[in-house]
Amino acid sequence: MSLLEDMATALMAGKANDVKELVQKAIDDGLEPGTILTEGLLSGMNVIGVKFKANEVYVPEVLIAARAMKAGMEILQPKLTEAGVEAIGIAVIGTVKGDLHDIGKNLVCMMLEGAGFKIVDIGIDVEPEKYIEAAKENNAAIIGVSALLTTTMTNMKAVVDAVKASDIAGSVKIMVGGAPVTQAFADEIGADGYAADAASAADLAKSLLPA
Ligand code: B1M
Repeated sequence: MSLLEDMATALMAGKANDVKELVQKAIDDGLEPGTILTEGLLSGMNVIGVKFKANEVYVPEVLIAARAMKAGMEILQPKLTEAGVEAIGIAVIGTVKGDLHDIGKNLVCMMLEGAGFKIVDIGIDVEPEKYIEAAKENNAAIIGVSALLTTTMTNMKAVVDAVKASDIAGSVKIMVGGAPVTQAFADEIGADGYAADAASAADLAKSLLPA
């Protein structure tokens, strides 16, 4: 197996220390940072995403793989910055006002990061205005809103309405998700997209980027 294949395999197995060492070795061997990212780390994370969607791996495996991805990125990120490799897009993600659940939201952040996005995680219990401020500050292409309660999912509409009334309307897409949320609800409140799980969220976010 090649070094990059070994890296993808170690990432899928969640072996953070091995991933770190392999990333360092790839850098020392003179591989391009962008190649290390796409053919090593992202390639492993993509497989995890596909398996997660197919119920072949579950939340703990995804979290462990994402932690390994993060460990590799800590070493690779400075090289990517030096080489001018840019994220495919910036996504601001938070759990809606009144809602403190963040496990699913964190998983979505990790999968989007694994798909090549820069993530601005604005946390839990987020007011509509904070999504807009963060999107403006970071020039985000996507706002992601998570809700786990039937009592807080209704607050998602306030985020959609506030974005639509703001000066970033048209330049940012809004995606929603969380256990009680459905495609019908997303359509009803005027969101641009809905995803049922973290792997689908990464696919959706990519599809929402401007062509
Ligand atoms: Co809460 N809780 N909880 N809870 N909690 C639920 C959601 C509940 C279904 C439990 C139950 O009664 N059976 C219920 C909601 C009922 C309802 O509204 N219909 C509930 C309740 C009632 C409450 C409290 C009100 C309890 C109380 O205090 N009386 C309270 C509310 C607090 C608040 O938010 N204001 C509360 C509190 C908590 C804890 C703090 C104890 C804890 C949260 C810890 C944390 O998140 N840091 C907690 C937990 C852990 C749960 C359960 C057990 C697990 C949720 C979870 O993390 N799932 C949950 C019951 C259950 O689901 N079995 C429950 C795993 C996670 C990976 O899945 O979040 O669905 P999920 O995310 C998925 C997808 O939904 C999707 O991708 C993720 C990964 O595939 N997704 C997105 C999520 N966000 C997305 C965004 C996207 C796209 C996809 O785009 C932006």
